[in-house]
Amino acid sequence: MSEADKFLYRDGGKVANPLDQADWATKKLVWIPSETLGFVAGSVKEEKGEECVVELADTGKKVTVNKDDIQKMNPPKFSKVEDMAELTCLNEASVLHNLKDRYYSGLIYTYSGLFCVVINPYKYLPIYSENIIDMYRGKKRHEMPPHIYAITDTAYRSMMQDREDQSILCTGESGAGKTENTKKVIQYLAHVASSFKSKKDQVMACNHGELEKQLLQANPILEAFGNGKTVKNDNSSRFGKFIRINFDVNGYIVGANIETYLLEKSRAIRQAKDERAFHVFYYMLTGAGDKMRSELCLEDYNKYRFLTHGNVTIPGQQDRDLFVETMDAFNIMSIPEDERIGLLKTVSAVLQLGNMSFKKERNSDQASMPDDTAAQKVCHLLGMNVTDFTRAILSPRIKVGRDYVQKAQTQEQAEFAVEALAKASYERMFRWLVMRINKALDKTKRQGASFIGILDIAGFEIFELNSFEQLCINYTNEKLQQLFNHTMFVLEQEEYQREGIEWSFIDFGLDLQPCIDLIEKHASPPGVLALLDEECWFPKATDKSFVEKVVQEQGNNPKFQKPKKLKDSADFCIIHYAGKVDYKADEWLMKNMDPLNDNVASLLNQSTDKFVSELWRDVDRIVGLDKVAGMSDGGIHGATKIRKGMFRTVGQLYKEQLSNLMTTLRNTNPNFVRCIIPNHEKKAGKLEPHLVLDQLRCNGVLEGIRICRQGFPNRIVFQEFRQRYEILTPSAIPKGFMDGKQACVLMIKALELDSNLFRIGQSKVFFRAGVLAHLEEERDIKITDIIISFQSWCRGYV
Ligand code: AOV
Ligand code: MG
Repeated sequence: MSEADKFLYRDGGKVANPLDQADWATKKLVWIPSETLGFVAGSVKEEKGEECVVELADTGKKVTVNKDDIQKMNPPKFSKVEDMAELTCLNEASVLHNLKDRYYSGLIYTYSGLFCVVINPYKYLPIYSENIIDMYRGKKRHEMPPHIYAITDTAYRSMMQDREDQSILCTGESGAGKTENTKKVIQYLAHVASSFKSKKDQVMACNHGELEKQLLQANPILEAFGNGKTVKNDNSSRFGKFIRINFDVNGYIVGANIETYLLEKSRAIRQAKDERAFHVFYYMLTGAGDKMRSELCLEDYNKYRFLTHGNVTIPGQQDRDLFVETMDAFNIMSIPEDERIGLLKTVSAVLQLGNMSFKKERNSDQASMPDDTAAQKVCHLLGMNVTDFTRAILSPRIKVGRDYVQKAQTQEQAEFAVEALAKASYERMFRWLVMRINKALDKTKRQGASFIGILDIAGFEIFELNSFEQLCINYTNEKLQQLFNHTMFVLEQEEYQREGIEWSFIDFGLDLQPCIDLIEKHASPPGVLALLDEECWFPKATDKSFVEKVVQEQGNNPKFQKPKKLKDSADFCIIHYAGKVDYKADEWLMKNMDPLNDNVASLLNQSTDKFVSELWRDVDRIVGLDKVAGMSDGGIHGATKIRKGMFRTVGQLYKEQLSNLMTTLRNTNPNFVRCIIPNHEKKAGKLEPHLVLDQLRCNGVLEGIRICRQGFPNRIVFQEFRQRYEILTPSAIPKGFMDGKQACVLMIKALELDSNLFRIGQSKVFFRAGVLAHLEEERDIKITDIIISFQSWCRGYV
């Protein structure tokens, strides 16, 4: 047995201990809720009406509980099952217990029907080596223990066999392991695709080898610019991504493409306590040599106002080395020196923008800039004329009616403009980088036959109070869950049809539509995003008037709630499938408009620096500062004059991006990976039950089980059913050969099961949840009887 085996196989493949089995049957073992442990085991001693007396397994204490609070324990043969869909007692307690049991044995991957659930181990596990990849290659899912490699291989093989595009969807809360698992998927595919041709075609291998290397290097680059340390994760992705890997008919990788979503650009200018800006800031500031330092006008950490907490280091991470690694990755990606410098100049300029400071003039509200050192550096880095730039910030030309006038800005307006400019610069630089990586990854220009897409996007977020960003991410998850429910419906229905079983499954995807409509519907009544857009065009609109509109239009929607009068901290509440979420609408108008000083944008568009002018090539999406509520003294004058077609709000753009993603995903065969964080201390070997339960609720695993229970979740092939349970119906089957199906029909008849509890298909018997537990119980009693009579027979014999 190799070192890795104990992190893959349950108890090295042992069967359930017969003593445990006897224990389970005689003691009527159950789970009852516990505040600290989630659930605790007990055995039912007495049943009185609605209540039960249960003796706790660990302390021996007797407690009385309501029958509804009791969840049946599964027979021991299900201990540490690899696929929880097999559990006969399908309940929360058993799911939690199984995951916990496996986790504490080092088994982090578990299936739950269509889901693959993975719990972050927070330590190195020897299960990701090339040897392990080779073990999983070409194997069927049930032939190997659960693993992200099994999911990937299944996807790869289905793609090859059925010529159907595939997707692998990783979701989960921050720190749960989405990005780590995404990397394993890519590692697996890069390996499998490259060893394919090294056997076949050496010349091709060279080209492919390079492409695969580049594919693997895309991640460190994206992480340098798009990840940062948060309180939850030292390497938190501050954007979502969909990586699409294209394969030709022979299964070689021919190219790849990355799409990114919702970069948290505000991290470039402000960080919460114990958090960092994007990694690249620190890599650059520690890693740049003297020549580069002067070329980029770099300063000390504590000189930058935008690095809120100076130089925050990450334990065990060497920013200096990572700078070198990032530059190496650029090399492999064939991103040349001048482009690298262009990127870093923008990063440096973003920091410098934070050092521009404004003062209120003594006799007016006008802003002035007493010291223009920082402005000069910004202009040097971005190829602008400092006089023009300063004027554009302090007194931009603004259209009033038909004319342009120069309008002095207040200190607040100037500061806002500079922050918006810094954020926009960073975002545009990031988008350019993604575009550039895509260009490198599309080098072969060969048409792929089919693709595997991997989605790494934040799961449901439910904080005390939630803002526009959470609305976007929760909206996304609502749609992804709908896709899951629908997929499950289709697959179940297909299985029932294949087996010739009469049963129509319900499409629970439809359950999610009302909440999705509440967010995205265009009209009659308009949803939250449409109402927000409408307010953005409305003179004198405020966040408050937006909330009033939402309440007015959606007040009676069952998925919508006005907060109770007393609890005034939230503005409204949406009943997502994962739970009730309180939203606070502060700054939503601003976040949705995302205004920018268009005078500066034009200057950047005309920059003498080729790189900078390319970043700012399209300035038509920009809405000027003067057009936003509260930013100029007359409310949002001019706003109504902007033709709607010209400018797109953040909400609109995201809705469209998401809709494209969903169209792509709907045309693939989806594979769902649910990542779970075991504790909030980044500790190995510690699982907090309630934290895990909450995630199982949010990520749809429990919902999936609820749906499963509506059908016939347990399936056994005829042969196995006969083998295990024939003991219960000794005289049902006549001697001699009998076809499997016929034998099962006779057995079931002899068992006198209610006809609603089972279905007999073409190759399997289908059961309602819990039926197998009952058969197991009977089987135990039977076996115990046999043992006892055998023992007395032995005694008599002696
Ligand atoms: P995330 O992508 O889900 O969070 P990550 O994939 O970055 O989370 O994982 C967080 C950290 O957990 C990693 O940096 C590793 O230290 C550890 N980790 C996760 N999975 C594994 C694994 N399979 N083996 C070993 N360590 C692991 V966020 O991007 O914050 O939502 O925005
Ligand atoms: Mg991540």
